[in-house]
Amino acid sequence: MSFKLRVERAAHEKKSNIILALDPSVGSSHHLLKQSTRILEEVIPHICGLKINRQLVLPLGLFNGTQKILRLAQEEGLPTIMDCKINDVGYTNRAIADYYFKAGFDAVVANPFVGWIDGLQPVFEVAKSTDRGVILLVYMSHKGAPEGYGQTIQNPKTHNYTPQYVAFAEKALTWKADGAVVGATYPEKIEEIHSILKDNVPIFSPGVGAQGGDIEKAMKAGARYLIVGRAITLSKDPAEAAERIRNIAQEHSK
Ligand code: BMP
Repeated sequence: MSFKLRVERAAHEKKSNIILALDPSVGSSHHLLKQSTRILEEVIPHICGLKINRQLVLPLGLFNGTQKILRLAQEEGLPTIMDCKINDVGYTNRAIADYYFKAGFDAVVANPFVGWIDGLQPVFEVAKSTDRGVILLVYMSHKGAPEGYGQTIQNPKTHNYTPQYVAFAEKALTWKADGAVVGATYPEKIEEIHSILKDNVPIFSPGVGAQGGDIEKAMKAGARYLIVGRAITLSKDPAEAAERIRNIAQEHSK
């Protein structure tokens, strides 16, 4: 089963479209592993997936600490995403994706800016051959995102002018990506990108809570999944925070 279907099934079964961004604060690797495990165990009933970033893999190590967390997620039927934002030449990209898939991740995040040939093609090949997913960055959530994703570009083939994020959304369709990241801080961009992707490529939206994005606006605009970190991980009661965010998101899910 493809990653896209696996995460859809988890969302249906858990009645949740919240992906936990497990980005705990700094500390020793022993402390980080304990803290991450505790938070994940507490919020498992309220989430449909887990996203891990490099700030956790670096101190824990890929094949020891990180795998312990992945196993816990897998035992609970939660698909896992490595937020490695792959962004290099194809040979290197394939090796990076291979390591993450071998460690047990179900999907990787990649940057469409590097293009297809000798860029992301090898990542899609290794992912598709092992039923793993590739999620593309289409419009990021931070304040500087318009500087890159919002630029107007000239298509090298058609010579037409188009916003960068529209070109990236079209690549997500052509390349059959399993998801597109669009910041919840830009609901108007979610709406526009959703009108291109429709239900073919689900939108994964980070940025609610700590970055100022609004759950209701992001969901109404067409986000399929919300990626949520600090609003849950830094809460005094992560389970309560996850449940609250999940309920609001469910209420406004399209
Ligand atoms: P938080 O909810 O604490 O802001 O965390 C959001 C998570 O999503 C972080 O792991 C961040 O690296 C990631 N992210 C993001 O915030 N914006 C993007 O555009 C893409 C991301 O991957």
